[in-house]
Amino acid sequence: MTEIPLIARARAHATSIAFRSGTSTQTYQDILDRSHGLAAALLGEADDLNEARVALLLPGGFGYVAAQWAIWRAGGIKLPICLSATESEWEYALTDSSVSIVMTDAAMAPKIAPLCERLGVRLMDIEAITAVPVKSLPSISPERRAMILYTSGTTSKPKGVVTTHANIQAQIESLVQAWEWSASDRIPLFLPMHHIHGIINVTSCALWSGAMIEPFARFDLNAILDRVSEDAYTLFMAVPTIYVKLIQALESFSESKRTAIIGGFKRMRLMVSGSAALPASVHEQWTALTGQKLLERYGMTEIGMAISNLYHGERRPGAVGAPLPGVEVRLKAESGKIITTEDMPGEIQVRGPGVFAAYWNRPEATAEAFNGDWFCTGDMAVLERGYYRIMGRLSVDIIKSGGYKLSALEIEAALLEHLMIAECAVIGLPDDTWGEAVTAVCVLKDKATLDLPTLRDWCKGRLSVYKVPQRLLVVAELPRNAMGKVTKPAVKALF
Ligand code: MLC
Ligand code: AMP
Repeated sequence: MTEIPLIARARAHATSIAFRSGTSTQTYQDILDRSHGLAAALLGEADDLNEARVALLLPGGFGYVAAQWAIWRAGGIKLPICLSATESEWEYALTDSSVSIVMTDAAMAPKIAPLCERLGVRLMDIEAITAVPVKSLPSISPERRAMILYTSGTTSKPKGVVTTHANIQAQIESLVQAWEWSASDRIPLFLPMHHIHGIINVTSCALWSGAMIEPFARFDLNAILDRVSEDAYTLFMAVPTIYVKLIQALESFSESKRTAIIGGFKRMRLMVSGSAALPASVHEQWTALTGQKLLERYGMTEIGMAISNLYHGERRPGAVGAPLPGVEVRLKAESGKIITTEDMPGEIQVRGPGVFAAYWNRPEATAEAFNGDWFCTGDMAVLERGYYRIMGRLSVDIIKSGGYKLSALEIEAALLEHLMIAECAVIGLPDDTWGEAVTAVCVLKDKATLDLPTLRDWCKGRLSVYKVPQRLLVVAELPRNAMGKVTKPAVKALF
């Protein structure tokens, strides 16, 4: 029988602790047992889910991983959805990928139950599943599709990024090798579990290595820092916004508290930043404060991690480093020529076994995203003294706020439903904490008035919190070019 390597490897660490939360712990054997039971419950009378889509609505931790492995061991495709999404965002993901089952817990079940009922989707509260008969599980080949992650792009609606078990394995192995993960590592998990940063870089790399994860239901700064001061962790992975928030918090603490926490950070073997640009100033502030040189890396849902500063070697502020093991990177100039020298900017293109298989049900979008077998990232970079430096994105319609990738077009479409808004253009403006702040520039209907708090309030329930505009500018008309098209650079110039 072919078993998924991530799961097969857990047998070698059966008695090691995989998850710790306070005094409660679960071993690798516990995950194997629980995922087997949940897989049997998913299958019922069937022998194989045959790539049926199963959504996961769970916080990171033991339950999430047991459910994830259950879906995989039963032959299904896992589709994690955002805990704080609105019902219409959930509905879009569930219908776009024709999900047949949603796995959740007792806390979330009541929130999604009405939608599941309306869509005719089976709802499974994993906490209600106790005894299940032992059942033999199907053989899973590496080429089988394993996961769909929804990602925003230059279209108004998010696209489902499909990865196979082989893609996921390649993404994990590359990082385990580059950053020297080992069974003695201990890492906190506070990132959302519907994106690769939390799923692959933290959780899957840890479990591949036999390491220990300490999950937090949310980014609970004080609880995490208490554990840092107790030397609980060897590794730390976060988005730049979190480092900004940590610096602000450390500066506000008493000397003794600050010293204890800084000691914990100092003694970690590695601290990583990614998912958005880490300003060189934050990098330098963090080193001055803790003595730790952050390792910045670059990745994307479609490709996993591609470029990283070195674990042993230079960690250059403002640069993302060199290609990771198994990943090929090239830059393509606007002229279409492949760049072969340093100091020439071009689009990052990536090739390798970690690159995703396809966008779910969107063959044209998949074809457009590739140049032969090279994936076109839409990010611009330049190679300088052997390291890549990210220069920005080709599309102004993509915003990164707090590490979340957002589509300006999706937010515009939502805002246009507001009775007072005649036209709008959404842009990202530089922001010290969030990287970019979602900013709405609106033309209002006759005599209407609108302020930011009213708009933010209206957005609740319509858009996830991180998509809600943080700034609003009301204008008499939007800047347009000679063809009558709104030009976003001119919109940005209004600020
Ligand atoms: C929260 N808020 C945000 C926000 N997150 N506003 C803008 N952008 C965001 N991302 C708002 C809330 O609505 C709230 O507003 C206020 O900020 C405080 O909310 P909070 O929930 O207390 O914030 P916090 O818990 O501190 O969350 C911040 C965060 C979170 C940085 C921890 O945004 C986060 O987990 N980001 C990580 C996203 C991620 O994992 N991306 C990886 C994608 S994969 P109010 O009005 O209520 O005060 C990828 C590939 C790769 O990119 O390379 O890794
Ligand atoms: P996502 O689609 O959510 O996976 O986000 C991927 C995008 O995040 C990339 O295309 C980049 O634009 C951005 N990104 C990730 N890491 C970095 C980084 N270190 N510096 C700058 N941008 C980054």
